[in-house]
Amino acid sequence: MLDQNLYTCFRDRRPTDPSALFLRADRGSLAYGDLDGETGQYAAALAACGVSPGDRVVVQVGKSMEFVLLYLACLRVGAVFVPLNPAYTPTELAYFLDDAKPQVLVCDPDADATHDLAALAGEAGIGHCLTLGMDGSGSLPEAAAALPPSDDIIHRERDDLAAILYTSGTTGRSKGAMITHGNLISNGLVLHEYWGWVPGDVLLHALPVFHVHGLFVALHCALLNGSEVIFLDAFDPARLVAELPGASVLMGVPTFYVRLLNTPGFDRSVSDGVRVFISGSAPLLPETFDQFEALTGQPILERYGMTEAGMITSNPYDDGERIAGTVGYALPGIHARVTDRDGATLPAGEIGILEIAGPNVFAGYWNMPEKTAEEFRTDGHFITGDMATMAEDGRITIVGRAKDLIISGGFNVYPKEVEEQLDQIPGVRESCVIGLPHPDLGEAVIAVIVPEAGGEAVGASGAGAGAISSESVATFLADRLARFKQPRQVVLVDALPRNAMGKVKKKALREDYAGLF
Ligand code: MCA
Ligand code: AMP
Repeated sequence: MLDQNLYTCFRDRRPTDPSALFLRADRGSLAYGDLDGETGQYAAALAACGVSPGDRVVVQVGKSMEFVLLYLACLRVGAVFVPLNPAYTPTELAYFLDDAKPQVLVCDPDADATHDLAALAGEAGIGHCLTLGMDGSGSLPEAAAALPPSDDIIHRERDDLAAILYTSGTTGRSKGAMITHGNLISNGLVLHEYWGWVPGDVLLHALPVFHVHGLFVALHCALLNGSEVIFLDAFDPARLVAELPGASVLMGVPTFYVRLLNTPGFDRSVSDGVRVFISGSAPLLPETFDQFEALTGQPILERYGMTEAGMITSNPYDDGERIAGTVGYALPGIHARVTDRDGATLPAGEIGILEIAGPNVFAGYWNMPEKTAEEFRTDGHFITGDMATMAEDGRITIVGRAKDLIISGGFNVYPKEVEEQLDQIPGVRESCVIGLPHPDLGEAVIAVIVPEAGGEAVGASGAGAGAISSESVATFLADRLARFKQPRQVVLVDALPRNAMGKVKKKALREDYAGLF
């Protein structure tokens, strides 16, 4: 069988000039010609930790060029890359370590110093804990630098795992989506073609690299094109204004575009050289699309995807209209249908659940065969949990979510996970977490709490022993949940609205507080 290692696929499409730049970061740069040697050293460091094909490598570190080298090295040795949001607390990390059972944990040196993550890894039975800082320091780069580079690129079949990406679950337990080399190669090549990548394209990269959007969609397109990437540590709109004139492609979540529109100096002189602005991970509001087009003359290209399937649909690049509020058409090779709850396909225009099939669809949830089975139809279609309509011509509009999910600034928050924590706060009788429209983040997380009878319901001041307040909730959650999952506001009520079945009427709550921001 032909080698299906994603690294080989990137390698085959590299620029012929070895000095051509791959990453240009503030701290330095990395040329395509140096990739084999540098990733070979990281591969040697992984081998020295006993990493074999199929072993997991959990990585919870900030964005850096070395992070990318580590990712590519994992592909080379056939390890399964498991990136985690650095915002996750040690309590959250412990769950992922226990579930993924990695051979190696790579963490941030400061986080290790503060929380003794090496000890945490030890308790989870992980023999190797290495560090990697955003400044390129740490025991992993030191180990790599001291080793001769490995020349190996292990042979992989299409179905071999390349990564596990955790997505929070409706049950409150995160599920690890198993993503194969075949998934990544097929989706990368389709996007590269569909979005019209051309020689000389330069990608401006300001996304985090622990999710599909920044790691797979953005970086893979650039690698498949042999493109230069302006690799920023994080999203800073003023910095984007400064860098955009040297770029031809930008990918971002809707919050990027909302903030760019409010940034002084962002105008046509900055945007004119950009070939395409791409948005996804959360719904782009039609007013953002309109304002952006009015200012720059360019319609943002909105696409839709999810961790389990990479990119699924896209508005057209050049052959058709980009319509605000729609996510375009199923990408080539991907089949999409809108169904009722029993899986029967609905006529064009009717609202139902979006189901998809194709080479992009993941191999299932790690260690959760029952959960996996629940989310697939017998004919292999994956049930996305997104509500959609499909027009006669196949154009898809996402109209809502069947799954109880909040997307805040492009990060997913499952209310159940937050509610489970809130319910443990002394003085909380019950809680309900909802997402409300937020001008910057798209949706913001809100906690609606019923205090115990007699418990003091206080406002923002937090006065009163044992009283539930925004502050006491924040203090309780600080070590338990990543910051982006924590409620932006706490609302205290006497009782939650319920339907005849006793289920909390979240829709009613969302309507009651719709104007909070
Ligand atoms: C940061 N904070 C947030 C968020 N980000 N709170 C809620 N939602 C967020 N998204 C917290 C910080 O911890 C901080 O807390 C406070 O908010 C202020 O942050 P701020 O400076 O405003 O945030 P930022 O650092 O500017 O980040 C906002 C951001 C960032 C740039 C929108 O969240 C971001 O890069 N999002 C991209 C997410 C992404 O890549 N998603 C793709 C998932 P404090 O002040 O208390 O310290 S992949 C996916 O969804 C699928 C596959 C797809 O289709 O792509
Ligand atoms: P994640 O679980 O982080 O992969 O997030 C995937 C979810 O993000 C999808 O199931 C959708 O609910 C949402 N999503 C991604 N892109 C879009 C988009 N363009 N419009 C609306 N929702 C989107």
